[in-house]
Amino acid sequence: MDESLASTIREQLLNLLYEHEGEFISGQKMSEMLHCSRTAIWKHIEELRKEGFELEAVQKKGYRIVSKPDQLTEHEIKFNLKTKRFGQTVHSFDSITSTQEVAKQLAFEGAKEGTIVVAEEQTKGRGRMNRPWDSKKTGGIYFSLILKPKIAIQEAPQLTLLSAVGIVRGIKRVTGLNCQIKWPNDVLINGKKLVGILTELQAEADQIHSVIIGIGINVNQKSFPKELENIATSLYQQMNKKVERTALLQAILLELEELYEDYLEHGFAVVKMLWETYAVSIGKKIKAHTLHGTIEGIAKGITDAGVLLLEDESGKVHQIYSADIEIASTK
Ligand code: BTX
Repeated sequence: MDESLASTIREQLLNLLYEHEGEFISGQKMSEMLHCSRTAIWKHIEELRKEGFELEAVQKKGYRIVSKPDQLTEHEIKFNLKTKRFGQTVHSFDSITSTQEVAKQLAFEGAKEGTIVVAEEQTKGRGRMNRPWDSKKTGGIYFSLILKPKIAIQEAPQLTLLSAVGIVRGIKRVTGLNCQIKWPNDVLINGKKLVGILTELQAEADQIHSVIIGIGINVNQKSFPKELENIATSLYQQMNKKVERTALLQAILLELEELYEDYLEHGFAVVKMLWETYAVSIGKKIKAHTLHGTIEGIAKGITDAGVLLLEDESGKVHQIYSADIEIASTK
């Protein structure tokens, strides 16, 4: 059977099982409603079991959903997803080198805007400047979102800031936790890194072909490798309880989509204002470690292009396009 048709039937089957959560639904009824044979239904049930769904079967009664996996599969992500486009096409993997690589390839091949690539584990997850991103199968969310905005290349960094805002709002919605943003791409909680964002561009001449937003979120990790212990944290570590990753991913996709639509229609103003309310570094003494050296001063804010303004001791204001920020003091 055509894989996309099979996948649609599995999705409908899952919807049916969820609609009847707690009750049994007979194989006969399912086959009638989905217009396929009972053998086909049985095969789809087996496929869902492989994905980690616990489905109880009782003779003469039928099937009933007992539990769903905390796996970021296509069905789980798309079930009850409230977005119009973001996450409505999902490529999910158990293990992959980097979701960025697959997303880039898909974008190149014409993937729709809003397509996501998600993995349980990345063997070569990376951050900026090819730094490694710890992406083991320990309960994180690793995904890449394909965007195709009609904006100027120099405006693309705004999308990193937009993403950070969407993530902070999604986390707040699901967990109630308040995160902070450290320019440009860190989402922190209690001073430790909870999320990393990597924005990569594919452009021809001066036109953007696609923007791939790579997002790594520490969700249910109970611990981190030694070298990250002091700088990384997870939602589990903050709350002492597990967070349902699907619900979190869905909330973040919805926030991102709403912000993105507003951004395309009305520009950067709303994102900028929201970003400033979550930003931890503005008004503080910081050190910006750039490729050309370190500049120290007070972070004054961001420009309309998303560039950081840093005033040094002599009063000169530097425009920082890319750097690692160290917050030097709390004042
Ligand atoms: P970054 O360059 O700002 O941060 C990378 C630095 O963060 C590393 O050098 C390390 O010190 C620290 N780090 C590594 N892993 C973790 C972690 N799990 N939690 C907290 N700190 C960590 C940040 O880059 C951008 C990361 C994007 C990751 C996503 S995952 C999906 C997509 N695929 C992919 O390969 N990258 C993106």
